[in-house]
Amino acid sequence: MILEPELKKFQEEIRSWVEAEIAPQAKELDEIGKFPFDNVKKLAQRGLLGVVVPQEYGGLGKTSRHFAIVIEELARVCGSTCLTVAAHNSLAIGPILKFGNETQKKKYLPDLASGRKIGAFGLTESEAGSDAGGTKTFASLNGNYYSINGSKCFTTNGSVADTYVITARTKKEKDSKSISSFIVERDSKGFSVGKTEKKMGLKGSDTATIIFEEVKVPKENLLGQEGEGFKQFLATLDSGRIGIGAMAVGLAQAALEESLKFAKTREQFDQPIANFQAIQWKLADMATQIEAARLMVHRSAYLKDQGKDFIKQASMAKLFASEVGRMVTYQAIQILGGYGFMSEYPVERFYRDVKLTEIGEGTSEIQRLVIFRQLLKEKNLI
Ligand code: COS
Repeated sequence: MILEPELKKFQEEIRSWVEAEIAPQAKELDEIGKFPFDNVKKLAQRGLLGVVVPQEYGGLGKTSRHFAIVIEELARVCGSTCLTVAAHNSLAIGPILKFGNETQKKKYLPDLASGRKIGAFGLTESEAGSDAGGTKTFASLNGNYYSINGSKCFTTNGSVADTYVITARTKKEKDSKSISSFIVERDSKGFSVGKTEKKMGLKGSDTATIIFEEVKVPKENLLGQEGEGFKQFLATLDSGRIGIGAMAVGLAQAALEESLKFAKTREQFDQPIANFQAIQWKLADMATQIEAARLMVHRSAYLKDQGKDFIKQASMAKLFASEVGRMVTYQAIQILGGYGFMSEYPVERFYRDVKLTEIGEGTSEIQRLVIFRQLLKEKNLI
């Protein structure tokens, strides 16, 4: 893909930085399932914990396309670190930036953008996954405070975050106007961390249950108005999906590069396996699919930056890129053969890591639903 000169320069700088600073820890993070605190510190110093946050709130003030580049380059070297950054930027900072008032932005964004605080997004519950509107966590208003009771599961950065954006029902009825969003601080009384998950991949990324027992949240921590939470989280996920698409592209790119390197040096039947058409076609298909997925990610990011509707394109990009990610990492293992199955080579890690991109921030089935609903609304289908 041909990037404009400024974006190309940015991409090259990020690539050489992540290769030097983040890549060396990736294998160990996966093996021991350790949260990358050291990487987070370095990312904070590099400004990558507030990529699209305006400079007045301490961020880099970059576009969504810059963000897509950061996420792709991080995924290319370390999926776990990448997901940590994607959730912090898109899911925690995203809703505060888009729906927060000036006081909330001034209070929370500088700490998050500088990495002094880590952010998380609490949406999913044990009975509210794809049907995220089925949330049971409840917030009742008592004077100047909301009392929040309930829990959220599978929360990325859940056990390590300081600042949480969460959804809770503020009315008993199950409709889209009964959910609201709140900013909750970790040190609030009644807040606790429950189970920390062991996962198939992205093992260095933190995934935990967070629990609210009569957590008192000041009224001023409500994001927007009561009842706006459903639309806020859908819009937050729209943006987040650009990041998950970019993550899938980065993991696929890493798998392609490993496969190419291996195919050029691995000899069978007295020649490099890259001489065989069966391998050449796999590599050609992998590269073609990655190119298409990357273009879709950048198109959705571009539309977002232009202030245009990007719901359909973000879902398409996430759907396509995550499926490409799965297929490309699968083929990478096949090209490496027995070596691909061994953890000495990184492609099995890419395969395990990329699977999340077909599930998190909306499964592929939900993306198809969102795309179809958008098609119904459109007069002009291109
Ligand atoms: N942005 C803002 N508003 C949106 C929106 C969007 N992308 N999509 C829909 N809305 C609005 C609708 O216009 C509707 O508004 P009105 O009530 O004013 O008419 C409202 O939101 C409800 O929409 P809808 O009826 O389509 O909601 P449903 O419950 O039928 O379906 C789906 C919503 C299934 C698409 C949604 O729940 C979803 O995306 N689920 C997946 C959640 C997810 O990704 N979970 C993983 C979390 S990982 S952090």
